[in-house]
Amino acid sequence: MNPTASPVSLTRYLIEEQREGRIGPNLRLLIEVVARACKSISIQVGKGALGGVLGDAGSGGEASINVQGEAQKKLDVLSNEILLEANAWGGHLAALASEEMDHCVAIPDEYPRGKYLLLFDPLDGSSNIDVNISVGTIFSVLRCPEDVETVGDEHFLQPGTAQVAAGYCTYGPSTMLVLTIGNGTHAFTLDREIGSFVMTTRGMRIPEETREFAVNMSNQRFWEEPMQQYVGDLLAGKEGPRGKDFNMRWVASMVADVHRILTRGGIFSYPLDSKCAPKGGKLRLMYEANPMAFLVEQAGGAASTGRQRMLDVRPTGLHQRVPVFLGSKNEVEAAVRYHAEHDAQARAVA
Ligand code: AHM
Ligand code: MG
Repeated sequence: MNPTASPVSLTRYLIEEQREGRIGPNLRLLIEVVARACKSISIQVGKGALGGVLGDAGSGGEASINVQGEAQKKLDVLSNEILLEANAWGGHLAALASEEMDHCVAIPDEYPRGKYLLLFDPLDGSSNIDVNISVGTIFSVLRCPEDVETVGDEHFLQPGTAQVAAGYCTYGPSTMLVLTIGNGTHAFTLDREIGSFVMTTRGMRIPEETREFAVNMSNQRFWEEPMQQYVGDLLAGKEGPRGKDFNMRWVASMVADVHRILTRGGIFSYPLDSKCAPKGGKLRLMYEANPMAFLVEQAGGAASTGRQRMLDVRPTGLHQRVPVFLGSKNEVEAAVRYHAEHDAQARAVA
């Protein structure tokens, strides 16, 4: 058997990247550990009602509420614990931060401390769990600044351009890990029989043009003016200024929506609206927008807040929220143009 023709497992891919000098052994270990944790989460998610893992977390009829003010699902809590436990003892991390926890957690003193910081949304789209729709884990890896004695939230506040790796795992009809270490975006499918992630797409590419958009249309009346105009023109189709008909998809699981876009193109957006404006947006910069932006850019797409490249945003808080536009390059640029033109007109009038 010719070994070079055999399937490329995640392990083999990472070893080859290490040989090429693109990652070191600690980052390789970190990614392997996150992938292993995702396999455990996949097993729990897959059990569904049989595993007794559906429904809200909490006891005595009281729902448990996370730092975001949202009711936690049992699987949110379980996935968070799986990721925390898996990453505590390997010696590759200095600290972890999760969408489900108020502050970062330093690696316990009993274990060696590594030089990376890991951020994750343990189970994104968890409102979909109970109805058996795809959910996913999103993660982002940063370097811990040097000479830090005690790691705190402030050390995580680095722009998306500083990410050394990012990815997500989608728990759908198949479990897939999509990863970037800054050298393209690659997809691995879990072979459940051998328990290993196998590369199924090397170098995902998002088509620059699209006819598909993803947005929660029920928020339309709460959007800002440029977003109203942009989507209004998409809906006008062939007869409108865009001159083509658009299709719409909205899973309400960011991982599933972004996976579709990485696979066949499209634009995903969770814009600013008057409901989420006081918080800065709906989606979290550090756990959702930045890792997805890194993956999308590495696949030839674009990601923006509507007014700034996502990866250039200077974070001010661990749980900061931002408006999000990402996907096919030309379409993201079109959405950004609507914002720029609107803002320029507003400045001219003022
Ligand atoms: P979560 O992290 O609490 O699951 O929230 C994020 C999710 C995204 O996956 C998805 O794109 C969005 O929230 C859906 O929002 P909506 O329910 O407004 O459609
Ligand atoms: Mg989330």
